Amino acid sequence: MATYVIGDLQGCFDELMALLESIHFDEKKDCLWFAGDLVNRGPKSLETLRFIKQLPQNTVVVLGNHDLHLLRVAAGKTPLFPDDTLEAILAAPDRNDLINWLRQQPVLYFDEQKKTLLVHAGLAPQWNLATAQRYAAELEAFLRSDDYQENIEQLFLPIDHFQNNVSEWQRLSMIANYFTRIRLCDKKGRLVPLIEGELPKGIYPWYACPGRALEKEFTVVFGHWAALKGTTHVDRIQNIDTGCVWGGSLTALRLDDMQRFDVGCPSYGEVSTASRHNASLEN
Ligand SMILES: [Mn+2]
Repeated sequence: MATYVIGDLQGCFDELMALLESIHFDEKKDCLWFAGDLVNRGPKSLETLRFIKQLPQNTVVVLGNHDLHLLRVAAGKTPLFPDDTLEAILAAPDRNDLINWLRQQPVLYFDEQKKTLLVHAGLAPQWNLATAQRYAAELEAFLRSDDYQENIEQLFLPIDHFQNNVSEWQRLSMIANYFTRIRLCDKKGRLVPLIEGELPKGIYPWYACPGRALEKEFTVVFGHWAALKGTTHVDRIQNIDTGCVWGGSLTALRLDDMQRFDVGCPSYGEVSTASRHNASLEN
């Protein structure tokens, strides 16, 4: 029995099939975890969602920013963005089943036995495990609530740091922004937009921020940041977004021995100028 964590799929269904074949995945024996961004930008988001939904109960999915965007579009609160490739899901006869399944998925998963956390983008550096779990539960309760559609648009406020005495929506937006969008932060843990080239003094990748509060014995596996090319140079911090949809590769990390497996991917389009510009929030 092996557990594989698979990075950002973004609708790259054919590459997922190729990767599962190459690792001889056997759903009776092996377990799959997915680091979020199952959908969008790639060609087969509908097939990807349907396939993961029917996997065995022990499958783990955490939600990414593109998955939250799908929930918001499906709720009818926002039109599709020009680069979105979500039309087939929205038109599918099983659309409601898929959306209702997706919104039940967590934003943080913790495996006690493996001492491993799975998250799409990262954690606020000031969070220990208990704090991260408490915030994740708040956001998950909202997404699972009966009236989530009415208010989901309010999860997208540009809150870049933790504040007390803020509205419920600012608070939930802050939680969503950390779990599904963080890349860089300052030493107080404020989110900083992506910077190309060398980082200015006082700006850090979230996992390298001085004074990070997460207990040292835990491993964190995350996606979201293809420019890292899967490398963080920090012990127990594993990035597995190797840029499948951008013509990189799709990676599976076997947690049992930390061995990586990957398959190459064709590029499904150039990163548009607009996407680059919005990279800190939307890619
Ligand atoms: Mn992402």
